[in-house]
Formats: sequence, C-alpha cells, structure tokens
Amino acid sequence: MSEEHAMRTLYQFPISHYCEKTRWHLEHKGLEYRVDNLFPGLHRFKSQRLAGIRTLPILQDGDQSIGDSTQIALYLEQHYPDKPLLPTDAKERQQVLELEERFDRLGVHVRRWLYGQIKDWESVMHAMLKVYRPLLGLRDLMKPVLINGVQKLYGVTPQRVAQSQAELLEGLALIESRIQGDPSRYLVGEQLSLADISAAALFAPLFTPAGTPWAGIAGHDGKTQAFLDELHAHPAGQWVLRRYAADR
Ligand SMILES: N[C@@H](CCC(=O)N[C@@H](CS)C(=O)NCC(=O)O)C(=O)O
Repeated sequence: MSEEHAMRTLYQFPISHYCEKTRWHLEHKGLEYRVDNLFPGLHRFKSQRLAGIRTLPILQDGDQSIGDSTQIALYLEQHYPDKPLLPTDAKERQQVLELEERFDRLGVHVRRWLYGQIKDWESVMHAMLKVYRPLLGLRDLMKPVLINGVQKLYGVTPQRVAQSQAELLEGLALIESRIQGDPSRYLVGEQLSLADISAAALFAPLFTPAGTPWAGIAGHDGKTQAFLDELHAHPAGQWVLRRYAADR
C-alpha cells in the first residue's frame, strides 16, 4: 500500500450515488484512497464521531474528516487544485456551484423514485449488502429491517414518489436545456466541472452505465422499465451515459 493510499479513506456505501459522486471527484484528480464500507444503520456511530453527521460519504484525509459530498468536492478543489473542476471565470464558477447544489438536491428525488419502483427487493439487498461478511447470518437477518428503514428514512410513500418523479423530470429537462439537446456538451463552458459530475453521478442509477454498482439491480416492473427506456433515449439520458464513457 502506498503512503498516499494509506492516509486517505472514503467511508461509504457502495451503491450510494452520493458516494459515487465523491469517488468520481477523487479519481478525476488521481488521488489514491481506500474505502471503508460501513454497514447501513450502524454507520451512524462512526459518521457522528468522524464528522458529526448521519450520512455518508465522509472523507478522511490525513487528520481531516470532511462530511457531505459537496463539502468534500470543495475541500478537494482547495487542497488539490490540479485538474480543476471549478472554472476560473467568476460567472461560470457561480453557475457551476448553483448547478452542483441543484443536482445534489435532485439526488434525493432520484433515490426516492427508484426505491418507490422496487417490487422485489432481493437484488437491491444483494447489491447493498454483498460487500459485508455474512457474520453468523446477521447480514441476512438485517434485510427486512433495512427495507423498512430505507422506506421510512427516504420517505417512500406513493404521493412523495409521484412528486419525486415530477422533480426528476424537471432535472432532466434542465440538463437538456443546458446542453441544448447535444449530449456531447458540458453543462457550463467547454469542460467537465463539478456541475457535470453532480448531475451525472446523481442521475446515474436511472441509466446504470456499465461498471457502476447499479448495473445488475432489477426488481421493478415492465411499466417502470418502459419509462426508463424512454428516458434513456432522451438527450439527457444519452448525456449521462456520454459523461460516464468520456469522463469517468
Ligand atoms: N447531502 C449529502 C447526502 C448524502 C446521503 O444522503 N447519503 C445517504 C446514502 S445515499 C446516507 O448516508 N443515508 C444513511 C442515513 O441517512 O442514515 C451528501 O451530499 O453527502
């Protein structure tokens, strides 16, 4: 293990799209890190201690602990300025920061909508828990608790899922207007920025780009699949896949 690798730890859940956003930031900058996959629910003991928050990702960099994917992104920009993801032009920079925040909030709707589509939880639970050791059958015993917990924690009720669908469609429309319908373009200016990574990572679970943790997850019905297929064909869906192919 190199010294750099040893000093940087990403506390995460493998299938969290917010954790994916942070992995993308770190890898874009070529920063080595190790991951520590915390068990959902129990993670809070560690997250509270490290950064005083309930959510992951948290990045430990030397003796600094930074929680929240947006804060981590800004920290990395400040401390590792090579391969910048914020434009130098003040106006563009402001646009990037605003879009980053907007797509960050939309990640909540993507997550709620997707959980709201699940009819068969087995493949979701498998993807969520496969990295942990079975430990006396405890991992599998936790599944019903986790399914219930996820639904409560993320507000997965029919009414809120329907609202989230409207929100995510608005988000995809925003991507399409920024890129003027051309999937090869970036959201701001001519190069990859924090705005693109936020939008692409947080929408990625809908489009399951190859190699991402969501690629094998099923569990929804044919109607949802038809809706997703339609989104895939839109410029915003193509844009997410393009960002993964070209920039991830
Ligand atoms: N705004 C936060 C959101 C992170 C977030 O929602 N993480 C979820 C996983 S996708 C989490 O840790 N949930 C567990 C919990 O709330 O207990 C960020 O950008 O890091």
